[in-house]
Amino acid sequence: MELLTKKLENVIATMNQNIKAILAEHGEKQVSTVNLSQVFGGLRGSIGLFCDTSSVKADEGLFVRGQAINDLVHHLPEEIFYLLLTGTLPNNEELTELRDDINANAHLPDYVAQTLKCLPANSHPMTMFNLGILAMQNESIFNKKYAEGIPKTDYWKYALQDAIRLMAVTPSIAAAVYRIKFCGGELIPYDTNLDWGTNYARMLGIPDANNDFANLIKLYLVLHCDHEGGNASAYTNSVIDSTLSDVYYSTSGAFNALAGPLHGLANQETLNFILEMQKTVGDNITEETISKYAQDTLAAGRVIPGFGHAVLRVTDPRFNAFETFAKEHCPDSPMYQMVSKLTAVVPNILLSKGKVTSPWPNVDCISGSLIYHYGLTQTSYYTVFFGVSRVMGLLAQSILNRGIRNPITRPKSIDFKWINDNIVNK
Ligand code: CMX
Repeated sequence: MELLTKKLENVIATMNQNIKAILAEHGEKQVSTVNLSQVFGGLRGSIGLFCDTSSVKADEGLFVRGQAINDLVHHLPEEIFYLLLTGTLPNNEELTELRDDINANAHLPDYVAQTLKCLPANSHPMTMFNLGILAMQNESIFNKKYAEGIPKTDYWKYALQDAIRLMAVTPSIAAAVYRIKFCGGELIPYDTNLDWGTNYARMLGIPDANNDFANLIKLYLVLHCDHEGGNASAYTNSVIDSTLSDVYYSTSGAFNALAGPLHGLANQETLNFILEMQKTVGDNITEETISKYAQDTLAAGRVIPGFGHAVLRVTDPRFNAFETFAKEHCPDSPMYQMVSKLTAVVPNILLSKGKVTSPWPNVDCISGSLIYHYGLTQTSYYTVFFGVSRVMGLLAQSILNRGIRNPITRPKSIDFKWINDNIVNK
C-alpha cells in the first residue's frame, strides 16, 4: 500500500494544515447552539462533529467527497473506498495497488469460521457478523505498534494497515455468516481474479448466470458506502476510535448500533411489509388494493416503511439509482412491480394526512425487494449487506480521524439539578 500511504500522507498533512489555520483564525466562532429539547431529542440538528468523507443535503441526498452518489454508481466499490479515503478516485496504477492489497488480505482465518460455527443456531446474522470482526482483533497491527511506543504522528499508518485488512476480509466474514446460518456451512473461498463486490456476491452462493445479482450487490455497496459522521453507527465508530481502540473494536461496535431497528434494520422491515401486503392482497395487486392496504396500515397506527426521512426532503436519489437498475434488469419482477405501485400511491396518502414532513420513498423502499428478487430471501440477513458497504465509510472516517489526531470524545452531560439551577429556577 505504498502509493496509498504516500497519497494519504499528503491528504492528512493538508487536512492538519487547514484545521490549524482555520482554528487559529476562527477557533472561537460559534457553529451551533443546543437547546434543552435537543438534549432530550437525540441532539438532532446540533452541529458538533467534523467528517469530510461525505455530506447529506436535504434536497439532493448523499455526496461523497463532493460528488453526488448517483454520479458514482458506475465505479467499483473499491474505487469508492479510495475516494472516501483520499478525496479523489484512483488512477489505474492506484487501483491496481489497492486491488492487490485487497487480494492479499481477503482470506478468512479458519478461527473466524470456527467461531461462527460454534454460535447457537438462532444467533442473529448481525451478531455473527460483529463477532466475526471482533474475533480478528488479535490481528491489529496498530495495537501491537502502539504497545511498542510509536509516535502519535504515525498512528494512522498502522491503522491504515488494519483498515485494508478489515475492508478486504469483510465480504468473506459476511458471506461466511450467510453460508453458516442458512446454507449448511460450506464456505466459498475468495477469488482473487474477481473484484471485491463480485467476490461478495459469489461467496454467498446465489445462482447468478448473467452477473445481475453481482451487479446489484456492487450497486448496493456503492450506494450505502457512507452517510456523514453523525448517524448512530458512524458516531459510535468515532467515539470508540477516539479512545485509541483499533478499527476491529470500532467497526464491530459501530455495527452493534447498525443492528438496531431504528437504524440498519429498515430495509428488512420494508420487505417484511411488502411480503405481508402480498399475503393480504393476494394476486389482486392494483393501485386500489395497495392504496386500501396502506390506508389500513396508517389507521392501525403503524408507519409505512420505506417512506419518509429524517433529513431528506425529496425522493432519495439512491432509490432512483436502484429503480434505474430494476427497470433495466428486472422490470417484470413482482417485487419491483409492488414497489412501483406503492410509490405511485403512498406519497399522496401520506401527504393527505398532513403531518409527514417528507412522504417520498427512501432507499430502503426498494433495496430489499431487489435482493429478494434474485433469490436471497432471508430478510434477517439484509442488514449485513448494509454493514459490508458501510465498512468503507467507517474505515475511511477512522483513518482520517487518526490522521488529524481526534482527541477522546467527552461531551458534558447535565442532570436535573443542573437543569433546575440553570434553567427552571433561573
Ligand atoms: N408512515 C407513517 N407515518 C409516518 C411516516 C411513514 N412512512 N413517516 C413519517 N411519519 C409520521 C411520523 O411517525 C410522525 O408522526 P407522529 O407525529 O405521530 O410521531 C410524523 O409523520 C412526522 O414525522 P416526520 O417529521 O415526517 O419524520 P421523522 O423525521 O420524525 O422520522 C422516519 C423519519 C424515517 C423515521 C419516518 O419517516 C419513518 O418512520 N419512516 C418509515 C420507516 C422507514 O422507512 N425508515 C427508513 C429511513 C431510511 C433512512 O434512515 O435512511
